[in-house]
Amino acid sequence: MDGKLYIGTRRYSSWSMRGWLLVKLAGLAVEETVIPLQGGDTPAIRAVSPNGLVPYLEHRGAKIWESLAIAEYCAEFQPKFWPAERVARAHARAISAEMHAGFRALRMAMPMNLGRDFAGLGQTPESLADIARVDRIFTQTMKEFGDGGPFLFGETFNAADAMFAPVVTRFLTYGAPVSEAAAAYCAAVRRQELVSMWYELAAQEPVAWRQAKYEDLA
Ligand SMILES: N[C@@H](CCC(=O)N[C@@H](CS)C(=O)NCC(=O)O)C(=O)O
Repeated sequence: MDGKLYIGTRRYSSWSMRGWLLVKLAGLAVEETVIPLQGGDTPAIRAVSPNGLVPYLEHRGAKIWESLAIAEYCAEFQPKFWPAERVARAHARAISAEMHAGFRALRMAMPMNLGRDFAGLGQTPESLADIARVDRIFTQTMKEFGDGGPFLFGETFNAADAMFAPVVTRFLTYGAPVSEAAAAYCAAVRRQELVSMWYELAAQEPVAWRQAKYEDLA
């Protein structure tokens, strides 16, 4: 093993899902440590991670926190991480940065929960505006760069898809109102091998790790 990846409860930790997908796509051989989230400010996370958050990656002497920084680090190992063509690559980085910096209303109103059906919950004017913007990102990116799909930039599930995968899970859990093209993209992401594996591992987590904060939304 070349290092360690610290992640939080798979059922809830959207940022961990990004970090894990990115590390897997890059093929880094790291030991995975899952730290059960305590609903914020988890002491065991603070004890290992410089910013007190997961995902946190240590790899061959490099220490990397923040999922977008992890994406750029992983890109050094995997040529297909970002699109090969300059304009497409710039777009992939722009939408990934927008994801990393934004959509707070959506994240607050619809916390990730991979084990529940919260259809119809969490729809506020602000979260619906975020959903509409993400829908436009999906449809416009696929139209301009998708080359027939099924992913944002065509056949390969890349770093931008990984950055948006947890949003896709929210759209599925909460039955978010999205366009037909966005719904088809969400279905393709859900079927993707690594995404499916993450769901399966989340389903195996101990029930004792569940947090009322993320379960009692109804
Ligand atoms: N901007 C950070 C966000 C990371 C983040 O907020 N992670 C959450 C879990 S999804 C966390 O570690 N929370 C601390 C806790 O719950 O104790 C990133 O991109 O990695």
